Amino acid sequence: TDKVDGYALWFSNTEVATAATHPTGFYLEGKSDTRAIITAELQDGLSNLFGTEIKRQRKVSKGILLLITPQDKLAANYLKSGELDKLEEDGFLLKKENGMMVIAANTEIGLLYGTFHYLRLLRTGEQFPVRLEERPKFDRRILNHWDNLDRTVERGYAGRSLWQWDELPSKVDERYQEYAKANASVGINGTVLNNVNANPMILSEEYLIKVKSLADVFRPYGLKVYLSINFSSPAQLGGLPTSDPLDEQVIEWWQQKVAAIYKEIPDFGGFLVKANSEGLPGPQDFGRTHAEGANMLADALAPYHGIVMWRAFVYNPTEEDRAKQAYNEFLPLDGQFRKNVIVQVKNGPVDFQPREPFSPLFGRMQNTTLMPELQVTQEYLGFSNHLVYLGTLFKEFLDADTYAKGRNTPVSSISDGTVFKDSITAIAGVANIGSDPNWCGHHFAQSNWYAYGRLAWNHQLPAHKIAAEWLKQTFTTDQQFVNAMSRVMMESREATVNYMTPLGLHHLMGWGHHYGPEPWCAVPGARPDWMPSYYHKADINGIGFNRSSTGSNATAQYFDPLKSMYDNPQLCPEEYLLWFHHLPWDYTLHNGKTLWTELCYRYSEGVDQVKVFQDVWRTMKGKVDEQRYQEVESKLETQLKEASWWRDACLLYFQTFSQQPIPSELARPV
Ligand code: GCW
Repeated sequence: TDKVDGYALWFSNTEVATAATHPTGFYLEGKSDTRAIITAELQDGLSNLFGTEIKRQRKVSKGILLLITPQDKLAANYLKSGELDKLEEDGFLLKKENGMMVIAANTEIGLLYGTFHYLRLLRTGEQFPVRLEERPKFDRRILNHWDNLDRTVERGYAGRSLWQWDELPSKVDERYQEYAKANASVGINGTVLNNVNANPMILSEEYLIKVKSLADVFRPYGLKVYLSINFSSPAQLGGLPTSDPLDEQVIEWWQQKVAAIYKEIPDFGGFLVKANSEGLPGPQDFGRTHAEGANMLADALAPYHGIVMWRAFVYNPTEEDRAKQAYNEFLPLDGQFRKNVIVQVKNGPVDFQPREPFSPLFGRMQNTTLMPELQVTQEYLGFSNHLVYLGTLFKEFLDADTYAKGRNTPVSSISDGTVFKDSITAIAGVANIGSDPNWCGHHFAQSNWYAYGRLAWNHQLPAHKIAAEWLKQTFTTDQQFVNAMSRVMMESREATVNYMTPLGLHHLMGWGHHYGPEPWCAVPGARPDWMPSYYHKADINGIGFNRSSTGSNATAQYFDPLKSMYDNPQLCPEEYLLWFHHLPWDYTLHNGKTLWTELCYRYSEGVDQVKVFQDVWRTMKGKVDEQRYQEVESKLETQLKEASWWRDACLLYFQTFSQQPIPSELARPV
């Protein structure tokens, strides 16, 4: 791979950290692959950052950086008993003691995380702290790749899949290691290699050997491998007459398959399953429930401590509002799943829209472990052509108060085990990574991979802090640059909501590709719930989906006071207004404008915001390398054109119903 600017991700900053005192060297005993990685990272990182060679030492002395776990020979000298108890497996402690800087952890992987944390502090201009303890909020911080075995990537916009299946296992691309390192640096500790629309072949002997070779590369970075499975693998791959989860032969087939996997990959993480969803097979094909299907797999995995992540993304073209269906189907199964099953729920009740309210399953399913699924790839947010920082979207969701146990029970505490004391906790993000030289297609899309990892580690981190951190490590620590560009990032998602789907509108994207605007789209014979008109319901009387008690009553799936707030257009937060209500074009909003006028303003504002992003970026010329400057500039140009396209297409189309003029002070559609 050409090591172009951007290949280095958030490790590109080699400026000297003048403000911080540097250790005279570092001490780390013993040998292992992980310890070798820590050594290389510190040697390179510290030497580059301080501009002087900093090496691993044979003895502990004052001024040194000491890395230590309780299993190490010197542990008794430098760790108090019980000092690391709260850190569990992945946490770490940074402290200054006896004239030394100490990184301590219970495991080598904890040490690696501590190492990356220290390097991040330096790269962002911070000092080694007097004392700092960190421990992740979620046990399993997982990426979901929607990568197919032919190296296409579903909803992937950064080139082909990273996994070169045809070359594996004999040729192991060096990029696999860089990938693992990037994940470890932000605490991601699991990766589902293949698409949830799973090809049964992934479980063939031929592919398992390839999977093993990737697992071997990832292991020293603490990154575990998981696989998406196709529920009818016993029939399709194994040649059995059925894949009924209660059939003895099927049960045995899975047990043997699982045993074969663990023989190759002893720390295999488990299965991710999309079943009875969008045409995929599942237990319902045999008259069994989701719980029966998931439990059968869970029982096969349990002896090896593997888990099943069972997706709740189910909906069918029925009379029932799509936004209600996952809840309706899964809530009755609450309490029926095994302990090693986690139900994986998308952040919103429909599908990764620029804005959705949180899925009401969070908080309602109190006897089942739930894990959030976020989308890092920008399926509905301009692919890798639009600059959209998702840190704000992720935070909005994680911070959303469910009121499940009264005030202050946000989605984050529902899913991180705080409220319901789940024995396993996890979070997933659909990856935006491909084989493009800059990994994610858009340089700024790297920030979404970064932000996902940082929030999976600590959902309390503010989105703006993550943005600034990322900018400093990726481009430059220049304050003007960081301030201006973090403002751009912080505003970028709202801008996209404005020019695509303001005021709670959703799914106005073109059928199939989900890229540009097609609110008018009607494909004869296609599923009605894949057509934008299903969602916007624009007509001569108004616009929006009535999900209130006079409509589909989706509002009833939420706890009060949300339920009554969402139900009443006067109280419903404006960002969800047309998600929950069908309102007349002349409906008056809080600012006194009519709904139609406000829509015109929002769409125009989105376009104006992108213009500002462009202006700000132009002032950054010279502050960043020319190549990335140009590439971002040209993407912003595309984004501006497309923001106008969105505004014009949507306003002109909706105008055929509103039959009112676009306010003359706003730009005219072209
Ligand atoms: O968002 C939709 C996508 C499909 C995807 C599906 C899912 C992997 O359009 O491409 O399939 O959701 O999440 O299963």
